[in-house]
Amino acid sequence: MSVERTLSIVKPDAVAKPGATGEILRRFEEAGLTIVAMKKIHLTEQLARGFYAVHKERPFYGDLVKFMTSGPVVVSVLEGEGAIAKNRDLMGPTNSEEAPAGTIRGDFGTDIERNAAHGSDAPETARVEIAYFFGAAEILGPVEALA
Ligand code: FUP
Repeated sequence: MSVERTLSIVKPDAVAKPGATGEILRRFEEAGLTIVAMKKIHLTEQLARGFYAVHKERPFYGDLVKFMTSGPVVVSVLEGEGAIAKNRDLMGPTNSEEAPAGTIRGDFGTDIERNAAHGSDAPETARVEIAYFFGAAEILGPVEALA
């Protein structure tokens, strides 16, 4: 395993639940992941459409965009050994109805759409998704990198 970075989104359903954002971030840190960038934003329709562009032909796309723009989200970059798989393990399966208790999607989501969290699925998508939300200077790194 190597040190990776992955993009995490705490989705509007979870952000709306008092205490859930903090608990989800706590789980990331407990698993050894470091938050190297973070912001709370309300996605515009354009941002949400672009983020999920790969799904634009799918029947659920319109509803997904509506959900993702229904309230603020917390977007972060997580860094650590095997961060991509670690984050996906913590989240559990895509469908919250199938996600076991103890996983983020099992504990804070409702169904396949309202599933509490997003995590990149591979190194290349992680790179693209991180760059979609954060400029290089917004991500914690060696001070020399900013000089
Ligand atoms: P994941 O990688 O686990 O986020 O899942 P996918 O890439 O398969 O799906 C992306 C998002 O589309 C999921 F977070 C939820 C949403 N989705 C639906 O809303 N309905 C579906 O039938 C399938 C996926």
